[in-house]
Amino acid sequence: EKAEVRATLSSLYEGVSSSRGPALGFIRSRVEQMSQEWIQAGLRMKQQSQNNTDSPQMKVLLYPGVLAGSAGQQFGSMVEKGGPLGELVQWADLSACLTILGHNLTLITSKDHLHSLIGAAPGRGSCPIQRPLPFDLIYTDYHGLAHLQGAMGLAFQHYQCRFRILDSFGTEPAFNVDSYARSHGYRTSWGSWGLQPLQYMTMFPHTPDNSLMGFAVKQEVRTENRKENMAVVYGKQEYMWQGKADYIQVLSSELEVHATVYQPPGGSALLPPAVTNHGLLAQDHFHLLLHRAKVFVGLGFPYEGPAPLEALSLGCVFLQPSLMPPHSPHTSPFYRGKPTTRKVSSQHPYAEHFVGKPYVWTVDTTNLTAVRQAIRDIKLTQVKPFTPREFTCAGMLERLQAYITHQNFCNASSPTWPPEGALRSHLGPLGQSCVSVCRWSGLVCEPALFHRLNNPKAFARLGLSCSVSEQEVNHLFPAYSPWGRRCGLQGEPLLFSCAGSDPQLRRLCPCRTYPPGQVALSPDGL
Ligand code: U2F
Repeated sequence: EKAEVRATLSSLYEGVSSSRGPALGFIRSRVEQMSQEWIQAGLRMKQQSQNNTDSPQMKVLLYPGVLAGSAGQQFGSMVEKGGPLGELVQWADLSACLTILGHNLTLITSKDHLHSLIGAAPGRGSCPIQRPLPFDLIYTDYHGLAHLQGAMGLAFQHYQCRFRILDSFGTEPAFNVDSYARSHGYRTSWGSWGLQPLQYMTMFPHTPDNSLMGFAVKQEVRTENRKENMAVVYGKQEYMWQGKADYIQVLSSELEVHATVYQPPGGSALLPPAVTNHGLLAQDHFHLLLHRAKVFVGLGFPYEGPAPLEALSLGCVFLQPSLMPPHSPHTSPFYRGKPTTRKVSSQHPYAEHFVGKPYVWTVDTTNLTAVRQAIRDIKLTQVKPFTPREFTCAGMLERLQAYITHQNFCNASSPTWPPEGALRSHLGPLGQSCVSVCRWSGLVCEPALFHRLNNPKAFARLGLSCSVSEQEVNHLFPAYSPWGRRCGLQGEPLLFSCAGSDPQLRRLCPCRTYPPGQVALSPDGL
């Protein structure tokens, strides 16, 4: 059966009832608030594609492990107290998106439910009976992966090609292959599952080794947008404000400062006196506040959340701290143990690098003169509401449709999407990753094309003559070392990696173009 674009989200509401706790309540209300936009975007997609992008209807299990088990209780109880919501934003938008695309969804949030749906049936003695997996795709997260392994037993390995992992901050290939991670110092508490790196789906395009899942930002329909002389500070919990008094002081000398910091019952958050605190707001009220504001102001934490993009879509400028030296798993307690080598150069690197001025101002906030100057410049700057296409409903539908149609990790052979025609081979300079090599040329690294570069002919086409060619298990290969003209070929396809660099190596990089504002896709439907 073909998946048909739906013009209603009612089938999703049956499974997402607010009575199942605050987390599902948040998901439900977010989907409801954006339902018209999802439906309209779906209808437009249907008209444009004239039904020829139809893919088979998939049976999909959504299992946010973060909401299940004991961690789930804790996470849920924080929803209304200023705890992280970014993950729930993604689950809400993913479920809306797949429903509109016409797939058949089951969303569950308990381990027991998981066992009853996909657990091995109790067999005779100690030998459980494996059942065929009743789902074509399972979206889960790192917590959920461990639950799945517990529930499925031996079938886990067999079916792991059907898994998709929501992984906000990303997993680089070097951390993903257990034996390699162990012997090369990339072992972390999260990595080492040995999935295809593209099965990890991130909140922002961190490294193209993973697929961008993203989320969708509601588009403002009100036309008039008269901005008040007002800033909203980004930070839902009091601790995020610690050590920021001077920064807030400068801000409040230039603008009226508002906040949405959670206030415990009977208590109040301790904030500088000039700040008007509204308490944690429901999402629609938070958006109304941003609609009035001129600027949304980052304090440095939370890192890489959805709120700055919402602010841009409501016509705000986003002012945020640069992080010098950049934060990384080596230097920041928050990133410690995350399976990435990324260097995070500001609170929101996507806003900094993919959006930038005049919408996004990244400033050294310990330099108060620079802060004051930035605020004055921002006051003189007019911006229109802005959302990169990849973070609109239409952009997310288009991207997920492409993934569902083309990403197949169950065939052992090399990937076939995007096709070879999309390949733009680049030879990087010493010490650069393919992420930066491709970005430098206005392109993006495409890991699914690495296998086209992993042969002696590809080296020759890039003008390299090798005195030695060797195959090795090394996440930086294929690469060229000018000392001794050594050409290194990759011996383990799971280790093809856009991320990673070495001062001694020039990397061979599979780059491709992308349509404006949609980095995950090749142009022309390739
Ligand atoms: C990120 O999680 P956060 O929840 O801290 O991300 P935010 O950017 O603050 O926004 C999440 C949502 O909270 C909403 C807002 C966003 O959609 O509209 N909201 C609200 O409903 N009421 C308010 O008063 C203020 C905001 C990130 F997404 C996670 O992956 C990380 O774990 C976390 C820590 O870095 O940061």
